[in-house]
Amino acid sequence: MPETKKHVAICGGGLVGAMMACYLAKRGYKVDIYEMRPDIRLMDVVRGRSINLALSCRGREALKGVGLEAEIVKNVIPMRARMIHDLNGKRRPIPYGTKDQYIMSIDRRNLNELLLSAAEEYPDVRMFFSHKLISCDFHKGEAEFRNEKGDNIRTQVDFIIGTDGAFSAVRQQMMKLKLFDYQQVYIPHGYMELNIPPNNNNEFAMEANYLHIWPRNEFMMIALPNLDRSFTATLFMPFDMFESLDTEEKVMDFFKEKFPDSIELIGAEELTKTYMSSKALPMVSIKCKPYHVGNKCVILGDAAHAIVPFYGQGMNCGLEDCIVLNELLDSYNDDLTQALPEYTRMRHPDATAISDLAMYNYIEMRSHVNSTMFLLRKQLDNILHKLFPQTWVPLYTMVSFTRTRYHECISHRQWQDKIVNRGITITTIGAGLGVAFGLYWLHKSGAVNSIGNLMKSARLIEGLADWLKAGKSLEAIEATKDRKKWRTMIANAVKQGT
Ligand code: FAD
Ligand code: EGU
Repeated sequence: MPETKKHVAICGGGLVGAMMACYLAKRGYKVDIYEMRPDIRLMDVVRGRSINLALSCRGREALKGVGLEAEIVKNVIPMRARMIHDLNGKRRPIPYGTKDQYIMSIDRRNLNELLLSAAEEYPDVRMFFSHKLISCDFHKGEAEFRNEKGDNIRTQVDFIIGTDGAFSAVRQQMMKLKLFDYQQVYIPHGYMELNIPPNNNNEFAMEANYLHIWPRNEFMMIALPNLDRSFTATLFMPFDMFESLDTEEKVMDFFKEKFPDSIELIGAEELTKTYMSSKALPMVSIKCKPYHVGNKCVILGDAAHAIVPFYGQGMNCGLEDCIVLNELLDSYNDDLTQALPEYTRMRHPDATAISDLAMYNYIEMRSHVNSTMFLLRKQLDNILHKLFPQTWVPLYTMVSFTRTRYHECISHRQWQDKIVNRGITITTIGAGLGVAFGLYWLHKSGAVNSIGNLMKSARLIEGLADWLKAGKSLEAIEATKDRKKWRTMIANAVKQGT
């Protein structure tokens, strides 16, 4: 740290702002946090976005860096698998991986409060609630806020940080600067949160340690567990569809048709009541560049890269931003003139990568998440991962359970797709030959003499597909004594593939 303490103004005391405050206070900076809302720690109800979030490796590592991991992990619910709900109410789990590969359901408000209190523990941190950023002058390092009384408050600092979310006022100021790139896209879907209360015995109404998913192509519902044994379900649906369900009856009919098992869980009355009294919220994807202005300002989190939530990475990525910036401040001895441009250079490709992955997943979920192909690919990935834990790491595993740079996750996946596609070609040819031989043999031996027999074989194949879908394949592979044979066979295929 140089002789004089650097003075920083953090605009936005959400998850990322409060986290960055901890990192900078730990470095010995003088930190002022300005937050538009009143202090959430003193509020009864906090309105706003999603109630709970999936916390995974990147967010967890960021918490570790400021010594908060242990504390946070006490107040989460591990989710070890997805639980897929089909139209008949049948549920099947697809594990995330090994025993220690799980994501965590965390309460947004609880996490935010804990981060704010942790920041406040440092001696040189001040907090200004009900202070909304109005404008800033990057040249002079000046920022202007309006408080609840309507007074304007000015400050001058060495460093301005914008962590004021997707509709960032700091970024809006940056947009006036030359060579600033900006792109925003609203997706046609909105989201609405619904509550699944504990059952009559005050227990979780569904299996607790899962991320519950109701994939229905164009519509989707997802539910994460809460500490109070309720779940928060989030319905994703196109806005025009939300609007077309304009009577209680239409809402009920829709749920009966698309999410029948959820009606009892939510409660028919509560369901229509919540639906009719709340508005679907929009989702926006925002890219911009650069993230910094000279040696005076940087934007982090959603302010820099709002992404659609279909990878559960928005917060995780924003918290990882804090690690990346902190490490660059280490490398450059707190010289912002060097650290900030390097931050943009490092982080932009990764933020773009996770933004694209999330958007791609949004498109994929709409088309075929519940189709056999999608599940088979998940199963195949899991099998190959079991066999080659080092080399074959599925995309979601790399994204959620490692800190592999997001842009590297994409290139790794492209490599895998190439091999899988070759594998499919080889298997198809092989299966084709097999079936041809089989039929020929059956014909020769007189076994296939009726349509009935053919139907039997067809049902056998169907059964096999069901069995694979049900997630039995992993156990089966583990039970095989021929794992070595499998390994060499696949290793050879991979060698040929590359
Ligand atoms: P925010 O949380 O938006 O915080 C910004 C703060 O700045 C707020 O406190 C706000 O009041 C304040 N502010 C705004 N303007 C001003 C101003 N002018 N002056 C002063 N203060 C201001 N991410 C995950 O990792 N996992 C998930 O499972 C997940 N699920 C999601 C589900 C949904 C439906 C949505 C919409 C998002 C989800 N996300 C998830 C993303 C996650 O919510 C965001 O990425 C995360 O909240 C970003 O944190 P932030 O601190 O950058 O911004
Ligand atoms: C969406 C909204 C399941 C919370 C992507 C998986 C999400 C979350 C998935 C939301 C999905 C989708 C992954 C995790 C997570 C899955 C993931 C998505 C948490 C590919 C509260 N997604 N989310 N993928 O694999 O990697 O379980 O709002 F439905 S956690 Cl869309 Cl790992």
